[in-house]
Amino acid sequence: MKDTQSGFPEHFLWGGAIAANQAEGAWNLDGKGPSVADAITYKANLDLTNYEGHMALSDQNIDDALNGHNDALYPKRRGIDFYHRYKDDLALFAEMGCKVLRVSIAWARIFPTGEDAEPNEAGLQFYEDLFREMRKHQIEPLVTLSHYEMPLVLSEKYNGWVHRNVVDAFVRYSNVCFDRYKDLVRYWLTFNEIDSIHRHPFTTAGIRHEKSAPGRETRDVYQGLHHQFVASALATRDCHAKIPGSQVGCMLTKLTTYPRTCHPADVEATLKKNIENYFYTDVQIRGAYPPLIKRDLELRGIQIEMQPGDEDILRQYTVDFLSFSYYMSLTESTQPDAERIAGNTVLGVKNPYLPASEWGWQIDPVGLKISLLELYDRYQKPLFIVENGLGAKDSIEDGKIHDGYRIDYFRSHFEQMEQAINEGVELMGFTSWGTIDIISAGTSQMTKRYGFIYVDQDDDGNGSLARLRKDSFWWYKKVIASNGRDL
Ligand code: BGP
Repeated sequence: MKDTQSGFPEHFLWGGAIAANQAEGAWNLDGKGPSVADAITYKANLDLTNYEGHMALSDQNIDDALNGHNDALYPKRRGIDFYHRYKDDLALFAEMGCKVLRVSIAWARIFPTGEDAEPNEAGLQFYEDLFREMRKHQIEPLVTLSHYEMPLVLSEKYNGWVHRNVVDAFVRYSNVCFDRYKDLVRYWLTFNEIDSIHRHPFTTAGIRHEKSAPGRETRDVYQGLHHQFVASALATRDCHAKIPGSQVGCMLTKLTTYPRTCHPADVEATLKKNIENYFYTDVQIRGAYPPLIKRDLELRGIQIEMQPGDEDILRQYTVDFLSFSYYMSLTESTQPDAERIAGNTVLGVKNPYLPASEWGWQIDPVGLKISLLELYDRYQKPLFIVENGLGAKDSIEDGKIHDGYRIDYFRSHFEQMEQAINEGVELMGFTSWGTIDIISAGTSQMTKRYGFIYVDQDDDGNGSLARLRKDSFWWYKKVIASNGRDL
């Protein structure tokens, strides 16, 4: 049933998204063990677009996290203190009219080492309180089980997801969550941006190349990815069995890529980028490794160890919907003269037709519509945009934050969403990335602000943590109240 005035369905789930490791803080309180995120430092004054630089990692980081040293170097350990302030923050989200809130559960708050004899009751209670508070405000929880915050001890013991034992640990953790929250949560996501294991093996899967045998680095990442595919399918099986009416989604970084020219070489290179991006959703939605990916792995000499029954598990327990993040489109070129975007190999070459954010992310609202059409045409599964937004250096002027640029970003993307819906795409909802300013995943900066709500904290942790409504807060409140009619 469509809302007669606009393309958005009557019960469209408007909301926002955060992640435990970027918002909660309280990194070692109430029994929580160290997560891999607690070992990610911040390198002050790095070039804003030097994405990899901020993720720099060393044995010192690991030791600091395992032994609680040097808190000030690790911004994700403090987050924005959501752990203690969530009631006030939820009241602000409810004031905006949010109908859904995407959050993640920090695995190490439930199982501090990942393999503890019993779960940590204080951790379980925190999330029960959080979900009950959300429901008090009629906010639907959308819960990610793994969002870059696996127990650091599993990384140290097994080199993360490379080892099959981590599958068992994750399935056990997921079942404890399903049992405890079955009356509170019905929308679940298994792995955040499961494809990002190739870009950030440590934060995504606790894998460190120095712990792999020489020459086995890439193979270990694919082995870890396979284990995550199996774990995701088993968790989907158990969620459906334990929570009637529950819906489980996969989650993809949608990296829609254009050829820089119509030169066939550019078109072929781009096609291969897009085929690679579909690999992850093909496995989790179609239930099998795509033939071209299997052949590519063979040609590269990458042998994944599968246990008997793995392929049946993948085929039997596919997800109910496809969720994805979209921030930008990418452009691919085989020509040596194409200008590449500095400091971030993921971003590819510059698209001469698009503006970019201060972090070099190319802003492309039409790319969101293209992504929606592509994904729906390929899978005919309900879609959910669970991350989209503009990271920007907001500033306070006379006590206000005039972020018209963020309003423009969202307005142009919502217009494209509405067109896609009107052209037949089934879109369940939209959760903006960063309902509230939180610590950046890639750079660990506070400077890279996404929220409708400003948080008084700088990159070094100075500030009152006071929350301030930005201009975009009032604008989004109006959009939600009108179900997308009043943009
Ligand atoms: C995605 C992550 C989110 C979020 C987003 C923005 O990859 O799923 O956690 O952080 O990126 O990235 P960043 O915070 O680096 O700007």
